[in-house]
Amino acid sequence: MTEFFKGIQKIAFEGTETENEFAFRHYSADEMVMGKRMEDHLRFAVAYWHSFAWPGGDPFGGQTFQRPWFGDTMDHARMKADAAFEMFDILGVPFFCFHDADVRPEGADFAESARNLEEITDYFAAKMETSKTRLLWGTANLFTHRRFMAGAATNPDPDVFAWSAATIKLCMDATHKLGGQNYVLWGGREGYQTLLNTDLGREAEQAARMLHLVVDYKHKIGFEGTILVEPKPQEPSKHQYDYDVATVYGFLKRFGLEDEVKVNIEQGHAILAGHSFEHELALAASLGILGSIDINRNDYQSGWDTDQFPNNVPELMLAFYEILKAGGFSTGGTNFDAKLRRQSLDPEDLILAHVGGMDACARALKAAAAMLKDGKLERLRAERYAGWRGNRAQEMLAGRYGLEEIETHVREAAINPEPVSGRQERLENLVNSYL
Ligand code: XLS
Ligand code: NI
Ligand code: NI
Repeated sequence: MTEFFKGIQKIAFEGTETENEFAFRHYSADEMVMGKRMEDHLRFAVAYWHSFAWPGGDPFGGQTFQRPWFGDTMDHARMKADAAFEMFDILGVPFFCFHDADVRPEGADFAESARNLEEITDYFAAKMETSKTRLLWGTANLFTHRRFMAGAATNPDPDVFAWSAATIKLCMDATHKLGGQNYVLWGGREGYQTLLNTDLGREAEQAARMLHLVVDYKHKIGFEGTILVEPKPQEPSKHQYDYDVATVYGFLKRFGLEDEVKVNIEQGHAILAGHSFEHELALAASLGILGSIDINRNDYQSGWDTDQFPNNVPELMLAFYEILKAGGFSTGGTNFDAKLRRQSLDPEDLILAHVGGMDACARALKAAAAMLKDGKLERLRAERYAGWRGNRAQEMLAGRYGLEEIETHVREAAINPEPVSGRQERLENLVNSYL
């Protein structure tokens, strides 16, 4: 046991009556929900970057957290891994996620960084022999170092493209070796600060080349996980190319990648794009590209990606409803892309933030499952489109009639549609009845 989490016991399910802060009230890994264990529905993952690498800074001040593993040696990296795997065990989470930069110190050159990553990968592999925690996804940090300030794949300098491609290869190798179930690409600097210096047509070609390289390499090494692109509309770039689900799908279609790549949808990014989370999930599901989720929440007043831990059950319920309706996760899961507030200094804060998030999601999942099982909402939704079941309507949708024939029909049948209620408030009341 590390000193850091000393005295904190493994978190157990105790139900809603418990007064123990260090217990789950709703998350019960083995409880069956719609024929599947809760753990297998939710597939929680801890994000290494927020929980173990983030120092607590903001634009006005630096580090607030003091963690014994902060430092840039391999010893620090191993100490960090010891603490991380201990927390995975305390929480009983089935998965974790990481970037190369979260887990290994940056080397003096590419080769040294590569060696550091390999060493830590082996260290993880050894830990995973006794830990139950698996790798949900790995990814490359192609946004923090100054070399990436003008983009990775979309950089005007081909050497940065090459460096990025080589780094992705290393991260895919590490992910593959650790049995990762997905590989994520979030284009932190793939966008622009000003159009005045940007050729966006060219940059799209570069981004597509990189994604094709990733897909080709995946097949070459026999990686069976899913390649996921994570949309975000802005921050850190003023405009990011992978704006939202619709934009990413258009990009994938344009470059013939729609059967190879899915999306990792983040709650806070959906909000930044001016959507609701459930909108992004429903759209991805309807396009067949729903992969995985990054769960968190934004402060609705600030307009930033504040990455807070999720705690809004009614919102989460609508999200898990879409996920359940789409058949649930296959390789994807629920990654806590969420960080403590910078005043939350204690190890207990880190543990309880995850406990609260897991409980909020579990409660939402149960409510969503009840609503889906009941079927009332889906029946009402289907009823709204009932007219389309008619023969003529189906033929019209199939393209049997041109505008002239439709006009003739409207005249001959003396069509005169009457508006019907959308029943929004009644549906909202119905949703609340499951919470
Ligand atoms: C940042 C992103 C990032 C990705 C992984 O806003 O959410 O954390 O999930 O690179
Ligand atoms: Ni994310
Ligand atoms: Ni984010």
